[in-house]
Amino acid sequence: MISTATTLAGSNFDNCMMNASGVYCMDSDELLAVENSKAATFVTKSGTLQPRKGNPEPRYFETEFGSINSMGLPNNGVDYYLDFVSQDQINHPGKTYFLSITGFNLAEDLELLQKVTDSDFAGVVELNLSCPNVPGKPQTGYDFETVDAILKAVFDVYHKPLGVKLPPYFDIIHFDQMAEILNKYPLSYVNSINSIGNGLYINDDTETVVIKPKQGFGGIGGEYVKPTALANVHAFYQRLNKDIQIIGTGGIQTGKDIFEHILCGASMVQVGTALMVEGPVIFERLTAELEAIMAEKGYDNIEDFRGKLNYL
Ligand code: RRO
Repeated sequence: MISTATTLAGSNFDNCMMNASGVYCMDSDELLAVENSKAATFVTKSGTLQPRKGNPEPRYFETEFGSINSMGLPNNGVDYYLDFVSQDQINHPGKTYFLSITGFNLAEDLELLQKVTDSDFAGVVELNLSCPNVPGKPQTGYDFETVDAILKAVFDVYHKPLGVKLPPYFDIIHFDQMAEILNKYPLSYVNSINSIGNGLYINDDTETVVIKPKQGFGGIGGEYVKPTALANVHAFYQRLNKDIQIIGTGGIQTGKDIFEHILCGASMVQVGTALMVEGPVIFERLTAELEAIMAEKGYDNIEDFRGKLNYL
C-alpha cells in the first residue's frame, strides 16, 4: 500500500501536500475549499495585527512559466484567521492547521504571538520572514542579524511548534550563515522558498509592465523558481539539525516536482502558483502522480527516498 503521509512539527498528516500561504487562504471560503480537497491541511494568508487592503490592482499576473505578484500583504487580520482555525479545529478534531503571521517589526511579531498564546489555537505557527512586496519594507530574511534577534526574542516567549518562511538564498555562504543562525533555535521547520523577490515581467506589445504596484516589480513563482527552490531545500537539508524539518515550496506543478522536493529533503510541500491556476482539485492529480512515481520506483512511503539525492 503506497502512502504519501508525513509527519511534521510533531503532527501526522495523511498527505504531504498543502497550499502555500497567499494562495486559496484569504478568507473562510478559500480555506474551506482547501480543507475539502485532497490537501493534508491548510496554511492561512499571513495575518497582520490589523486587516490590510494590500497594494492596488492589478497585482497578480500569470505568465507562460509562472506568476508575478505584488499583493502587498492583503489580509483580514490575525484575529480573523485565529477565529476561523479555532472553529475548524473543533469541527475536525485531530487535524493540525498552520497559521501564518507577519509583523512589521519585532514588537509586532511578539504581539501577534501573544494573541496566538491567548487563543485556543493548537496548530503550527509559520512566521513569514520574507514578504517581498511591501513598499519601503525590505525582506527580513535577507537581514541575518535581524533574523537572529527575532528568533531569540520569539523563542524566549513562544514554546509551541513554530516554523519560518524564508526567502530564496543564492550564495553558498548565505546558506552557511543562515543555517548557523537557524540551528540555534528550536524551530519545527523552515519553509523554502517564498517567491523570488522583485522580478519584472513586461508586455512587449504594449511596452508596459503587467502589475501596477512598484512600477511592475514583484515576486516570481511557478516553473521559473523550481531549481532555486530545490537548491534551497537541499542546502538547508544538508546544514540543519535533523530536528528542524523542511517544507519545500516553489515550482510544484506535477507529482514529479513533489518527488524532487522530497528527494532534496522536504518532509512536506506547498503549492502556490499551480494551485492558483488549477484550484484545489489539483491535489487529486498531484497525489495520483506522486503515487504513480512511487509505485514505479518501488517506494512505499516518502521516508524511503526523502533526502536521498545522489551526487556525481
Ligand atoms: O502579500 C504579498 O504580496 C506576498 C507575501 Br506576504 C509573501 O510572503 N510572498 C509573496 O509573494 N507575496
